[in-house]
Amino acid sequence: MDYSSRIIADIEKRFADQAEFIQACKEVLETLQPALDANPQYEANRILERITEPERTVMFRVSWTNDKGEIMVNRGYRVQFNSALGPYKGGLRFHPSVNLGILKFLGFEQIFKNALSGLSIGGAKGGSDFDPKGRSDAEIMRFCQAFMAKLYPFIGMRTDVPAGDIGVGGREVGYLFGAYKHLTNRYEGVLTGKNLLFGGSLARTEATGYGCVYFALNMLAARGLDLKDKVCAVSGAGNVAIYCCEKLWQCGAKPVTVTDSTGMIYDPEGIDVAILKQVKEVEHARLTRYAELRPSAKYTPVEEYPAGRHAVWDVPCFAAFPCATQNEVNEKDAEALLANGCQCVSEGANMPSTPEAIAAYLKAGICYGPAKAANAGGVSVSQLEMAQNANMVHWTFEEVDNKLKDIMKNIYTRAATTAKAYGEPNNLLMGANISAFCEVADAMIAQGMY
Ligand code: NDP
Ligand code: 2IT
Repeated sequence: MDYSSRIIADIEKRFADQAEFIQACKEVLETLQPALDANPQYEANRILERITEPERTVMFRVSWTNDKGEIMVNRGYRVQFNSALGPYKGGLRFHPSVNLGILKFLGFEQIFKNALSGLSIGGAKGGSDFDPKGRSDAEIMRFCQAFMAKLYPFIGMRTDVPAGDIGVGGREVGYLFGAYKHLTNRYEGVLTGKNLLFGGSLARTEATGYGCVYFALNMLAARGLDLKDKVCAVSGAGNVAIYCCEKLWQCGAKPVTVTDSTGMIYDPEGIDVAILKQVKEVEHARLTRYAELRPSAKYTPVEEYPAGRHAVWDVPCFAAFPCATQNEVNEKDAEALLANGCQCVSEGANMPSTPEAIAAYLKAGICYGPAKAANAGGVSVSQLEMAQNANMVHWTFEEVDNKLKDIMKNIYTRAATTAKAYGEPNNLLMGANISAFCEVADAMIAQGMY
C-alpha cells in the first residue's frame, strides 16, 4: 500500500465517527501520491501523519441564559489545525449540526485554502452547536459573550484570528469582538469580518461570493468563454450566495436560483438581489418571504424535491455556484447539471460536492473550481483586514476588490500550473491540493519536528 492509502486507511479506522473529516482527508490525500513519490522527504518526516492531526483542539461548555431566564448549555470548539505558514485563521460556525468531525473537516480544508491564498496564514476552524434561528438579538449577544469568555485565552492577533461562517456574520463578530476587548483590555484585530466602525475592511462582506465568480471567470477565460448572458444556478441564500448573485449580474450573467434549508426559489427573471438582501440581511426571514415580494419567483419546499435530490440542480444552467453547505451536490445532482449542459461549477461553500459528483465533473471535463481555491476570496480579504488593522490604515473598496481579483487569478494560475506539471491539466483539485500541500509540508520540515 502506498503512503497516502496507508494514512487514509488509518484515519478511516481511528475516526470512523467523523464522516466529513474522513471525506475531506480522502479528497486531499487521494490526489497527493505523485507529489509524495517525487518528494520522499515528506514520508520520511511523517508529514501526512502530522498534517492530519490538529496542533491543538479546545472544546468547552458555553452556558448562557435565554430571554425567559432559563439556563442553556451548548458546546464550543476551536480546532487549531496548522500554523506552519502563519497564525491560525478560519471561521466560526454556529449551527446545530456542528460537531468535532465537521470542524476538523473545515479546519483541514482551511490549511490548504489559506496556503493557496499566498498570504501567510495557518488553518483553523471553530464554532458551536448553538442554533441562532429564532433567537432574539439579546440572546445572540449573550451567547456570543459566553462563547468568547471561554475562547479568548486561546486566540490573539498573532496567534489565532477567527471570522464568520454559517450562522456567524457581522452582528455576531461585533458581539464577539466587544467581548474579547472587555475580557482582555486590548483593542486589536483579533477577529475579521468586523464592522467598518471598528476595524472592518471594505469588501470583506462581498469577498467570498465575488471571489467565487472571479475564479469561475479565470477558469472560463482559459477556454475562451465568459459569463456574459449566461444563466447561472446558485444555492444558499446567505452571505456567500447573495454576493455571488450580485457579482454574476455585474458580469452580465443571470442568476436564477437561491436556496435555504427549507426550500428553493426559481426566478426566471433573475434573482432580485435587493429583495434577497432585504429578506435575508434585514428581516432574517425565509425564502417564502422572497416569493411574496417577487411575483416572478416560484418557491418549492424541500418536501417536494425528488427523493435523494437537490432540486436546484435540475434548473438548466451554464454555470453552477453551490454556496450553501457541504454535500449539497450529489452524484445524481451532478448528472442532472451535466445533462442540461452545465459547463462550469465554482464552489462557494466548503466541500459542497460529494466525491461522486466531483468524479462526474472531472470525467466530463467541465471547468471545476474546488472549494479551497474558488472560495478562498473570503479568507484572503480577511487577511487584508488583518494587514490594514496591523498598520492602522483603511483601503478603499476598489483597492481591496482589485487585490481580491489578483489573488483569485494567482490561485487559479497556481492550481492550473501544478495540475499541468503533474500531467492532469484539467484537474484543478489535484493542482490546488498538491501546490498547497507542498508549501505547508516544506514549511513544516524547515521548522523542525513539532
Ligand atoms: P450563512 O449562514 O450566511 O448562509 C448559509 C446558507 O446556507 C443559508 O441560506 C442556509 O439556509 C443554507 N444552509 C446552511 N446549512 C444548511 C443545511 N444543512 N442544509 C441546507 N441549507 C443550509 O453562511 P455563509 O454564506 O457564510 O456560508 C455558506 C457556505 O460558504 C458554507 O459552506 C461556508 O463554510 C462557506 N464559506 C463561507 C465563507 C464566508 O466568508 N462566509 C468563506 C468561505 C466559505 P438556512 O438559513 O435555512 O439555514
Ligand atoms: O471557510 C472560510 O474560508 C471562512 N469561513 C472564512 C474564514 C476567514 O477567516 O475569513
